[in-house]
Amino acid sequence: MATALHNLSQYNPADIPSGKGRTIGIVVADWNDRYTYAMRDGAIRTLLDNGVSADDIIVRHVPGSFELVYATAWMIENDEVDAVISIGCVIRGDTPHFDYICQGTTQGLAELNTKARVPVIYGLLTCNTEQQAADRTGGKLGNKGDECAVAALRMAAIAD
Ligand code: RBF
Repeated sequence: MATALHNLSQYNPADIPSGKGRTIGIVVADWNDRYTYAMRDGAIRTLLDNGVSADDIIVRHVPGSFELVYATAWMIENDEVDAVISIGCVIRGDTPHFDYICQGTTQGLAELNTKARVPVIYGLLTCNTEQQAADRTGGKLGNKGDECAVAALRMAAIAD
């Protein structure tokens, strides 16, 4: 599935379980929306391409990546989803905020993933530069949103 550049966005549809009948949640952070919305749109396109109905894709927006954990937990509790994709993009600035947000969000999502009823898909970009974010959201390294959608379908099928 992966290329030499680790561009997992180039996948073989035959390797992916059908999304027919699946309901997939997507939580998107609005910080760095140029990148997070590109990931969201890539995830939606890939889900549709693999049989998920448009009515069965539930998208919720949150202010920033730190809010992904709460909203992901909320969706699992309140929406009838088979998996949730959590999408955010943190770009390093001048203060240590980058480390705290990345660590807190990652730990929160990881904890949720061990306890939650359905799988949580980690779509948090942690970038040193805007270029790194651009490269991974439709640029030369593909679109991590596409990869999150593939991961969601594969994980939703774990219990089959
Ligand atoms: N949220 C992001 O999703 N990406 C960022 O790069 C980002 N940088 C932030 C930098 C600072 C200094 C602060 C205070 C917040 C930042 N946030 C960022 C927002 C954060 O995830 C959260 O939405 C807010 O802190 C409100 O809880």
